[in-house]
Amino acid sequence: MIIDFKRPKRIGTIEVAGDSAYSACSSGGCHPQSHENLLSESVRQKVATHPCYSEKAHHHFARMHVAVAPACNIQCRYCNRKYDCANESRPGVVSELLHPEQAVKKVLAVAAAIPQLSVLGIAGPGDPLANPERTFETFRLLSERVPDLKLCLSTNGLRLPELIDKIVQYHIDHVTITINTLDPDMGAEIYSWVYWKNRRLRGRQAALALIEAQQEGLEKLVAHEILVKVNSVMIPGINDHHLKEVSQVVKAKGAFLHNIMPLISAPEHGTYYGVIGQRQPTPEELQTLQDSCSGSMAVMRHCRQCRADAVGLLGEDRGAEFALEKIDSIEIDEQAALHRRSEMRQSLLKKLEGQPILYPSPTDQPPMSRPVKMAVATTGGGIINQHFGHAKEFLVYEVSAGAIRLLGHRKTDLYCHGLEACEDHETTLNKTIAMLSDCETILCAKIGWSPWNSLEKAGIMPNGEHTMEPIEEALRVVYQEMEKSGKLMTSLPMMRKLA
Ligand code: CLF
Ligand code: SF4
Repeated sequence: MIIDFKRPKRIGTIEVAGDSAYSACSSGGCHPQSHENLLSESVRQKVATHPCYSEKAHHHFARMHVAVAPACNIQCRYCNRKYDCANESRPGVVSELLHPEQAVKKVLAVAAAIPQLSVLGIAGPGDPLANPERTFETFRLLSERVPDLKLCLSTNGLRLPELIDKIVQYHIDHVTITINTLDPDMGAEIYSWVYWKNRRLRGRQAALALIEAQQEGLEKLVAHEILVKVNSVMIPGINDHHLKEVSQVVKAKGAFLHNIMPLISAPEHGTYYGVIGQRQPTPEELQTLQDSCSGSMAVMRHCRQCRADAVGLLGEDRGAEFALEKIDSIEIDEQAALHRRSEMRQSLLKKLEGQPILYPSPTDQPPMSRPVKMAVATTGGGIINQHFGHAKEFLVYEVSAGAIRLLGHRKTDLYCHGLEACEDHETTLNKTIAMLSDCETILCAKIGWSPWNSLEKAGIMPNGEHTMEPIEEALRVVYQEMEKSGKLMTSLPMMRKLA
């Protein structure tokens, strides 16, 4: 089947390789609500324990990255090599660069301490496929020592076509390609250079080489039934209006999931975009784009843009607990650890049985009742279990009479540092209030009087009545209570005006 998405002429029409992830969707334009129903059983099994590919799994299963890949073969204008790969990480130096043997040591220690660990990824700090010896040696060693862990790889895609056989050889079932554009002219604005066939290319020529390799790599991965997630960095004014087309094209080629991430361009990171003052998208802009793309394919909303050496559940970073110097002398019973992970996996899968894997997509139907945004403080496990003052992020859900959907997360500074008096309290609280200004309530395990009063005054009602309850059940109850008390009859701006 040939689909012409009016793409740039130099790329031409697109040969669709097939749609392996969804069992019966050949049109590339299926109704958003049907993504979940179209998942084949084999795909369902592959993603059920992957915290990035399944929204439900991300509350329960952990991933770890090993930072074995220092070099990169391209220069994205949102990346500074002193920091983690911005494709897959928030800026921050990698604490330790590892050799493959050191990576194995670290994985064994983490896998023994965190039985929820299900995925081992290589995502930088450079590009894994620009460091093929170190990357594939790590995968080789790990597939022998921890055969139960899923192997995952994140790449800019430049060397995917030539290294596809290695990916297949080591049973790497999940590959992420960062595709920011299909248009070489736009690509010339995003990439400073691409090192290709022993030459440093610039401008349109550089972007074209990268785009063609990404598209060929995607087709080859799909042909080998490897699940592909496409990451795109949303850069306002550069590629934001184009990412819907990217979504349609990669879906038509058989990608499983699209993860649209906001550009991070803090000036202190020293990236090109940071220095020239390129702005980041707002949460509203990001959500609008994600909603518009979710008509074509499943869209990820729970990405944490994690570090290239991240360890733990998404949203937590336990990497420091497993620094090489700390694990050097640890004795590990690998068989016992394997057994514990297997038991944990069975019990979590039982808990998640029957729950949808993908996000519900927004519908064209008007909502049955006024949707309300609610913020949740959680440390994982799918329950409300975090003190307001200890939260470094809040999950934001949209709740209506017929549906509950996760919209994403909002990062915040820690309100409570455990100090008696902290001058930063008020500034931090004001920042959190501004960040959650579109939410009407915030559910947490506990909250002090002072932040309670400030949040209430700002029109965000704190709620600590659902501690240790499952998130979605609690959200449903809170929504019903709002409905009974007539709060849903008035719009949010009107309610805040009346308050
Ligand atoms: Fe790591 Fe990426 Fe694999 Fe996940 S992360 S290599 S697919 S195991 Fe996940 Fe982190 Fe987002 Fe990446 S939350 S940055 S999407
Ligand atoms: Fe940086 Fe990753 Fe881009 Fe390479 S691919 S320049 S490491 S963001």
